[in-house]
Amino acid sequence: MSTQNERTGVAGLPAWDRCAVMGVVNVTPDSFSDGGRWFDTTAAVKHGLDLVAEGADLVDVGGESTRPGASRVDEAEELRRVVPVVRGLASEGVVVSVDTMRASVAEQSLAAGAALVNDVSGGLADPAMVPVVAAAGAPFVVMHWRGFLAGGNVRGVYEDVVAEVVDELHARVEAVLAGGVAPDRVVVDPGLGFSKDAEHDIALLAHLDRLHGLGHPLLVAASRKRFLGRVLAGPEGTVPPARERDAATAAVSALAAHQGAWAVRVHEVRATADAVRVARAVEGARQR
Ligand code: PMM
Repeated sequence: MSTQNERTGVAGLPAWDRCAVMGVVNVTPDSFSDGGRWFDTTAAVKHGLDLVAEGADLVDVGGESTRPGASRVDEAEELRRVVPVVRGLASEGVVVSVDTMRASVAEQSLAAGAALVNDVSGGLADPAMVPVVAAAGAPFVVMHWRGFLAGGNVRGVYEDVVAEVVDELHARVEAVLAGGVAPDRVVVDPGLGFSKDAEHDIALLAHLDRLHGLGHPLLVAASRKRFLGRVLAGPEGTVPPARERDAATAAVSALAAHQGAWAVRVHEVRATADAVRVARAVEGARQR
């Protein structure tokens, strides 16, 4: 494996010897692929524990849907959804990541035991986010983001999607580091599906090496996304619904792990847990 995509760990988190599996718990009534199913604290905690039993290394808890056109939940409601689930899972020894664009939710989740902050806006949506993460010394996922998706894909215009995503992520990482987050705690994520069409997502997956060039561990979150529906449907076919994209998701997990991703974020854990273990075995044989 080239040094460029050598997998490095994230300070403050366990060191996994393979691509980590991040299981998703969306505590929302409206998320695009599993909205409504885990919309109460007990059910959400149980679902998170089930994901760990299926092989998740960490669990990402979110209370706000980022689906195109979704309206924002208010802060009090997001806190009410997320913090008890984070506390419940952390108290069971689960490594919890909190998926939020709000500094207050990040701060209270960290106090409740979260180990990682996953912000799809990379700190852009809330100016207080980076200071909160820096003060807590928490690891931080910086995703490529061009703003809220208010219907359509007006921001998803690229001449060279890979170069632009790399450049924009680089600028964002610089800002996050300038804000006091330690370099060994920054994770980058291409933001598949965020202001991106299917061909953009696929181009990014084809060039993960360029994202590795940013010098930070890489998170790939392809699970059940629209581009997989497009790939599975072919040019004329019917797009399968989100829940029928799990085998395709596991295929992406294998590809991402093989290319040195630090972690993959998925709704259905079992197949991806197998995929990353197979990738690890192949990687081990190559190193011998
Ligand atoms: N996508 C979603 C939510 N959170 N977090 C990161 N880091 N990267 C992503 O691509 C991402 C995310 C939207 O998907 P969901 O509704 O299935 O959770």
